[in-house]
Amino acid sequence: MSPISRGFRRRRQEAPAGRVPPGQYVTGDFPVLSAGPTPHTALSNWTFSIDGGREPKSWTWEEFRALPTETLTTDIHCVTRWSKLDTTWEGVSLDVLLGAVEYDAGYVLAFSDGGYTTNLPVADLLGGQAWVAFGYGGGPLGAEHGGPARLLVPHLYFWKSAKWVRGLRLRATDEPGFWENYGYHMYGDPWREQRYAGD
Ligand SMILES: Nc1nc2c(c(=O)[nH]1)N[C@H]1C(S)=C(S)[C@@H](COP(=O)(O)O)O[C@H]1N2
Ligand SMILES: [Mo]
Repeated sequence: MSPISRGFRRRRQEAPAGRVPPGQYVTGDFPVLSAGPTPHTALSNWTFSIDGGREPKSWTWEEFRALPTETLTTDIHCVTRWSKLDTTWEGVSLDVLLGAVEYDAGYVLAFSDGGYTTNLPVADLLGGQAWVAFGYGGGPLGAEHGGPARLLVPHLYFWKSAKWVRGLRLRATDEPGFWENYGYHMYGDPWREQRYAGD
C-alpha cells in the first residue's frame, strides 16, 4: 500500500474474493448512520406490533424477550459503500413474529420510533433471513445502532434494517419508505447494486 493511502489502512480491510458485493469496501469500524436524533423509549413503553393482518398483534418488551432467540453472525452492507464482516447479533426471527399473525399480504412497511420507515417484501423476512435484533457483539444493542431493538435484514442494503423498530404494517402493495421516497431502490439487493431507483 502506498504511503498516501495510510489514512485508510487502519479502517479498510482485505476481504476474500467474492465475499463483498460490488462497489463496497470492508471496514472494521461500525459507522453510525441516522437520519435524525436517537430516540429513547423506555422499555416499559416499548411494544412491537404487527398491523394489517387479520387481527393486530403486539408484544410488550417482556413478551418479546420471552420469545425464542437466535444468535447469528453475518456480513452487513451499507449503500454508502461500507461493508462489515462477521457481525454477531442476537434477536428474534421474523419467522417467529410473523408466524403469530394471520395475513394475506405481500409487503410490509417497517416503522420506527422517530418516524423512519422502510418497505420490504414479506418473502424477504421469512426463511431465516430477518430478525428483530436486541443484542450485538455479545452485549445489548447500543442506542446509536438501534437499541433497544432494530430490524436486521442482512441480505439487503443496511438502510432496510430499521433501527428503533416498533413494528410492521402488512400491506398488499409495495409502498416506499423514508429513503425509498428520496430515490433509493425499492428492493436494495447489494449483489445487484440496487442503490437507487432504476439500478
Ligand atoms: N430508524 C432508522 N433506522 C435506520 C436509519 C435511520 O436513519 N433511522 N438509517 C439506515 C441506514 S441508511 C443504515 S446504513 C443503517 C445504519 O445502521 P448503523 O447506524 O447501526 O450503522 O441503519 C438504517 N436504519
Ligand atoms: Mo445506509
